[in-house]
Amino acid sequence: MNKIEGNLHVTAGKVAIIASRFNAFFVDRLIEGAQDAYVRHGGDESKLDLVMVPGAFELPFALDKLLSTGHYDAVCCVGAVIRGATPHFDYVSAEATKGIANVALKYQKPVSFGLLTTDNQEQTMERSGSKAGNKGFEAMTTLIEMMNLYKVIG
Ligand code: INI
Repeated sequence: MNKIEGNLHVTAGKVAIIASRFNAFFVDRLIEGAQDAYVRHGGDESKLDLVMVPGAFELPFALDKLLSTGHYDAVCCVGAVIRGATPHFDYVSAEATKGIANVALKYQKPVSFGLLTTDNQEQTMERSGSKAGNKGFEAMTTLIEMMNLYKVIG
């Protein structure tokens, strides 16, 4: 059996993080986590861009625009949607999730999903650098593996 998988070493390529500003206290931790993962896996920070959008709803639009330029090899999306008293959470999180997946499939480029969809601030805190890890770090690590997998698959 031939096992095909991507390794976790950043080689050539231009990478972007797209981050939504809404719930910035948590999203800033996710950005730091993603940046940390990129550097710790051998990435050159001069090849890493950070693109900010207002909220998670805007993540797929900026992702589409970035990938359409052809300048980026892979994009890590991070953000935080926290459930409130209205159904707004469901619309924003569903559209962001679906939109990111659709754009990734459209361009066939590695895209990772570091969007927290949580019930409250405590859950968000746990996933942005405390007891449940840092989902930004995990999303960037996933992105690196997928970049390398795409290179192997061709
Ligand atoms: N955007 C978020 O990124 N997180 C949220 O929790 C959130 N809530 O709860 O409203 C949110 N709303 C803004 C939305 O993403 C858009 O920016 C806005 O609707 C303008 O298009």
